[in-house]
Amino acid sequence: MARRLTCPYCYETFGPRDIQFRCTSRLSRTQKRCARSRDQVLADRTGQRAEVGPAFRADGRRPTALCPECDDETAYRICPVCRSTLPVEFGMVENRMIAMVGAKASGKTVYMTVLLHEMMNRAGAAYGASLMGADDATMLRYGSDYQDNLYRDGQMFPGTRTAVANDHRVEPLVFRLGLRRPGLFGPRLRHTVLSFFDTAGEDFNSRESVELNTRYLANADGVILLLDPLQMPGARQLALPGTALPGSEGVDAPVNVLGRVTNTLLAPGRDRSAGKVNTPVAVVFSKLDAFWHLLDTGSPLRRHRPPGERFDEEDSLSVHEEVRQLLKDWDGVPIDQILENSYARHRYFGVSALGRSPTGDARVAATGIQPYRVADPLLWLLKESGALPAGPGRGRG
Ligand SMILES: Nc1nc2c(ncn2[C@@H]2O[C@H](COP(=O)(O)OP(=O)(O)O)[C@@H](O)[C@H]2O)c(=O)[nH]1
Ligand SMILES: [Mg+2]
Ligand SMILES: [Zn+2]
Ligand SMILES: [Zn+2]
Repeated sequence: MARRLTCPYCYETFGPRDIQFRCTSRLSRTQKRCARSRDQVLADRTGQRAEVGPAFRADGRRPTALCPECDDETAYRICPVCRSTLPVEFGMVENRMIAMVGAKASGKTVYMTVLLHEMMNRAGAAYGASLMGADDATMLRYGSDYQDNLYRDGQMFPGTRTAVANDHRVEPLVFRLGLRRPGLFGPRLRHTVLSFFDTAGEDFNSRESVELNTRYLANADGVILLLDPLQMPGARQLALPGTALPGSEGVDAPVNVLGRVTNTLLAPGRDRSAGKVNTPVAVVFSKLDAFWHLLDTGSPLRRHRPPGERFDEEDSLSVHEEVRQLLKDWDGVPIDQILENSYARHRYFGVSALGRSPTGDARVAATGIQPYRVADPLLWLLKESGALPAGPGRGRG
């Protein structure tokens, strides 16, 4: 079967040959210049309204093409469906889509912001990894809409707009991750394109947006399912006094969110093995800071990940077991049953993006942002898909 590529912006699939090009609209060697104008397909699909050079078809397997109008060479390769400019080396390097789902106020936007910040800084350095925005729009949007809001202004986020309210768009953030891999002549940097999107939890309720989410989820290489223990009745009452509690009106219980995601992924024609969902799913419990006071000092959820460049399978499995035990105290056993019955590969994680509850007026606490284990789920997903070497103590999975 011909190799299929998935656009990191719209998650539609196409063959390498179908990649199109966009003219640079610079003065060409034949003294012509293609006019810039709004690309209506790009505007409708992505919301980008800037004036750009004309799109044209050529052999998408090549890195460059000559514009039929002005004869200038262009290296801007674009998605044939949404016409977004594809990342450098797209189709030549690995491409991994990470979908993030979770109910309203489960902490998706805060988590994504902190995770990416950590990967660009500390956690990235610990794994010999470097992360940067794959395109100008991502860099601008990550900087101004996410990072500045949380790290510079110390503010929480307004609710994520639903895809329906956003003209059926989800606008993923696309990054290039460089990872040092051992090679014949010493370590080599290998690039992987990572695409993250943050859905509004309600998107799984409305019929209209199910189709959109199905495409994103079904074409994802890994899913981060963020579940908020503060939205589980059995856990909410155990939270550290003073924790900012999410409203409970119109919020879906984590088990229902998991049920919807599972139905989507189990739909006919999806990637399954023996009737189970094959996509690796990192089941991440957020806001762990609200529960630390209940854990033994020896709990794996109170220590930090062991140092070293590899993903530590043994440490990860002990966290997995600890979360499974916690689920019993939180009345979360049905969650575990759904995962066991329907997923070939799933693992539990416990994280705290902020390290403690925000203040009553929705600001970062005075002690600052102290992330806990935020990179673990991403590193596991990368390991599952072979982008990251597995560490010592390989258990199952
Ligand atoms: N205690 C605690 N609360 C958090 C943490 N992350 C997020 N929150 C709270 O959860 C709220 C919703 O987070 P947000 O990321 O906007 O949720 P989203 O709707 O899933 O995108 C925030 O305003 C915070 O009050 C965390 O690490 N610890
Ligand atoms: Mg949000
Ligand atoms: Zn041209
Ligand atoms: Zn696209």
